[in-house]
Amino acid sequence: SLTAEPQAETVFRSTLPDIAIPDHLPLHDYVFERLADRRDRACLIDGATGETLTFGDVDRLSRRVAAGLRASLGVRPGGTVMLLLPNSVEFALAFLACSRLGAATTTANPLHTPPEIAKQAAASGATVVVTEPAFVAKVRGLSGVAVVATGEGAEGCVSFSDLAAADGSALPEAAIDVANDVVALPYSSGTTGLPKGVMLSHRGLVTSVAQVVDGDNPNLHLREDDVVLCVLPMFHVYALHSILLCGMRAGAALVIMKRFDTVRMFELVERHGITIVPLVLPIAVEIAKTDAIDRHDLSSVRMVISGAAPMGKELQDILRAKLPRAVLGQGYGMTEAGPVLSMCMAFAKEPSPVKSGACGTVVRNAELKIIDPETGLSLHRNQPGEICIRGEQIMKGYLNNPEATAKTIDAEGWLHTGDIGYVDDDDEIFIVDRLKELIKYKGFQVAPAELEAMLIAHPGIADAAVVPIKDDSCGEIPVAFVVRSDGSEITEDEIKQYVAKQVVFYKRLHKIFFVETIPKAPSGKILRKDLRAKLAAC
Ligand code: 4UU
Repeated sequence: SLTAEPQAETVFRSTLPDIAIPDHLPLHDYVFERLADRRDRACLIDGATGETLTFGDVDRLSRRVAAGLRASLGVRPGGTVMLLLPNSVEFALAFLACSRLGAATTTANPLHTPPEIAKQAAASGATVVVTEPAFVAKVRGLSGVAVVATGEGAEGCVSFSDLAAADGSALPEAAIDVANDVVALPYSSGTTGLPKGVMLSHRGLVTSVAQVVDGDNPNLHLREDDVVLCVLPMFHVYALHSILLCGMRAGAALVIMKRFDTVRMFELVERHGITIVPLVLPIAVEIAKTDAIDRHDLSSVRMVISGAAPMGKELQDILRAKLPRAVLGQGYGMTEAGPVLSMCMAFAKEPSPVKSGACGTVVRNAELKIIDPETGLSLHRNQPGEICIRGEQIMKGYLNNPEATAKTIDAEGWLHTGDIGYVDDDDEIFIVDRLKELIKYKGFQVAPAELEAMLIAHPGIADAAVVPIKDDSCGEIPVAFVVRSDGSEITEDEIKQYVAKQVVFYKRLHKIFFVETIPKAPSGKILRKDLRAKLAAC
């Protein structure tokens, strides 16, 4: 017959049973659901000052900030507020305040350059930016945007403490459509192109948090007596989700660190009895190579979570030896995936053993498949292919960009990650390569298309391609292949400077290779694999 039976797909699921996940609660009500039992427990601890806010304080202050944003700055349901803040209590309060208002928060690295900030502010439709006095100058020029500054001494800005003095009891309950209203709008370039606004709904984020910390046997077992280190930036989805939201939902306390410093971090672990340490590769590398670790008592640490970039078996083994009391494992996330796809099963309440180098098992209430990127057919265990995920937690789509959304989420609801990996016999996921063009420097996203557009805009440059090279402590670093335009004598240093002036530190180019042509497919697509192979060979 010509109508062959459609082949059954191989779909992987968690080894844990599905759980009931609230589908009616806005994000703030979900994280504060057990507020009555924990009002007086520590919630946010400022690492620098030791100042502590209880869950009751955070509830009350986030209501006040919401009332202030509404009354003084007109933030309404459907509005967007940009947070341009380093890790701080104010970040958490402003995020929760926006959730209460039915407004979305778009987050950015405060070290971004003014043009990078302006682009995101305009694209996201933000009407308010919350920042620190040190960064106010970067946002002064934004038209139609009110600036809120934390701390003191920022002229011409609304002061955050004034917002927090508003009458929270006067705050009207916002009518939130949990399935459709966006609560977080992080920017990500996804599998291709420029950074885009990723629409995460209340229900999406509630689902993603529940998938890891809820149920009788949570995959990521955070307890009320846990103290979680928050040194990863809250503006990135890893910390926003897995530290701030998961920590609050579980009733744990967070120790907020503004800037990473190895010894400072060890001191905070000792002072506060930190039990959970989420980190990224460069922090793991620092811990692995410092002797200072021997002068500190880190025995309180029971769990070390790594994510956002691959961590090799060797490094994982060194860390294990340095922190013998801690369980070490990985989470695998992607902004568009809501963000968590898989989590180490050794972090579960009833843990199961895991292998070094694995990045977890697919979360509950979700489906994962591995497809052949050429044919789209699903693959069996141990066969590497593109990782796809489906479930209530994935993004609604990219803001104002249905074409990019349709390229990422297919008609059956599968989100295509652009990561190449396989599922082994024990349901553990191993990532082995990346199909997408994304470069990850210290876990931060670098979109080649953004740098290529910048390079080609230079009159001395005719064509360009940006690709990663592997690096032991940064993961990957961006380098460029450049074709000079006729008569141009532009140098490597001039190109590096030209880019560095326009971008945040992690997007800087570390090396320029001058070439005659950029290899391209007939479609015009850059053959990045060829360029990566060329680099690997030299
Ligand atoms: C190899 O990096 C993130 C989110 C990370 C995250 C979130 C919650 C980790 C643990 C957690 O609990 O998001 P993005 O959008 O910045 O980058 C996504 C990409 C992935 O597609 C993959 O290529 O970052 C890479 N990546 C990893 N690679 C993320 N985690 C891992 C990992 N191993 N563990």
